[in-house]
Amino acid sequence: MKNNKPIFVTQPSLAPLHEYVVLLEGVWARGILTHNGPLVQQFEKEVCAKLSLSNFVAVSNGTIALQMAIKALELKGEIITTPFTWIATVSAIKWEGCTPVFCDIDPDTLNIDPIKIESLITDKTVAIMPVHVFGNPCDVEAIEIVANKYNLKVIYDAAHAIGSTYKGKSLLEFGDISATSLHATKLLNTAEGGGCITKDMELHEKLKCIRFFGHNDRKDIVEDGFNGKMTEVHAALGLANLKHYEEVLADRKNKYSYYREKLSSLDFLSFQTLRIGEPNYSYFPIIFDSEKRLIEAEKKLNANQIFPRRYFYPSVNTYTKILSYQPTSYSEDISKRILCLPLYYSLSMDLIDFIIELIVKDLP
Ligand code: T4K
Repeated sequence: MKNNKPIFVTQPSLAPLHEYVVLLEGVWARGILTHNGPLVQQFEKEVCAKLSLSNFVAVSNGTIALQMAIKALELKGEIITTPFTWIATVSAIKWEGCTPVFCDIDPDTLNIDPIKIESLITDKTVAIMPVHVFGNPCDVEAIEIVANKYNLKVIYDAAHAIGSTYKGKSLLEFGDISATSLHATKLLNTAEGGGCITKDMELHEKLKCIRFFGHNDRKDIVEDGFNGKMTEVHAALGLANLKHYEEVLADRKNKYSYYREKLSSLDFLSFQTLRIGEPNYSYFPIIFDSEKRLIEAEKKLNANQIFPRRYFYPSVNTYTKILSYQPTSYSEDISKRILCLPLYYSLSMDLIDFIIELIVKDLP
């Protein structure tokens, strides 16, 4: 097979255009574009119903959702987090005036290693912010035990985790607050968007105020808020895409399993271990035995117009322009050897076979 069209790590899952246009017609007719309009409210309700969530506050992006979670819990101090993540986890902590403290990952699950959290706790520690990396559930029970022992809050960076479950419940229901992303590259997208999820009704109301400049219903200022609102145009896209959510999830699982089966016999590759719960199969990462081999594979794929991504590289603790270096050996090592292969709804099985063939054949 020959491929001439660029194939990226992902492509947005989009509902048929006419399904979106119908919703936009309503927006045009009402002339309400933002400020918690009817579609945002409907989107929040439908997300809760579809994912069995207690509450959902739709916001403008996943980074803001993380910042809002920190603000709502009024955290000031050190937050223990993972270095194996996207920079947004750490920039949200910094933008809220807190200090990130890096805890190394479990090299199998690629999530924060709960056993290593305790030794990093100081009298300044206020919270733990783990990431469900690539939608793979963190050990939420072990994390809860440490948090309870030291009276710490838990905010899950659940940017990748819509659709992941643990013990039959949405993974977003765990922790004091979960913050998710609805970015174009995510399983469910609103182009840009995100959400805060909490079971605590008081926190839920507070998050709604924070999203809207700190206003209550009468427009008094009752919280230290900012602008985190989702628009009607974004909510309309979310509503249209939500109708196809199960189909997209099932397709990812199929493709993930296919890749995994075909690549599992290669002795130079290993995979993220899915230990507890059910992930949403939103990324397909492969871990090479050396960075050299990864670079060879990436070159070969690029030469055939296939563009996988090195998520997450480099390990965030090594961004010394914005952070003081704290070593984390597993994260630094794995981040050099991990590559996410294309995985998305409109990716054909022929192309997946072609990608597999490029990896399987003739790598040194
Ligand atoms: N926490 C974690 C753990 C995260 O991973 C993220 C974001 C966040 C927090 C923050 O959530 P947000 O504030 O973003 O809601 C992407 C995404 O921008 C980012 O959302 C995501 N994580 C991160 C892992 O990946 P890039 O720089 O790799 O994206 P980009 O633009 O190169 O897109 C990847 C590929 O997707 C492109 O090669 C082509 C395709 N694409 C992308 C866009 C934007 C499309 O086909 N259409 C599109 O509109 O960061």
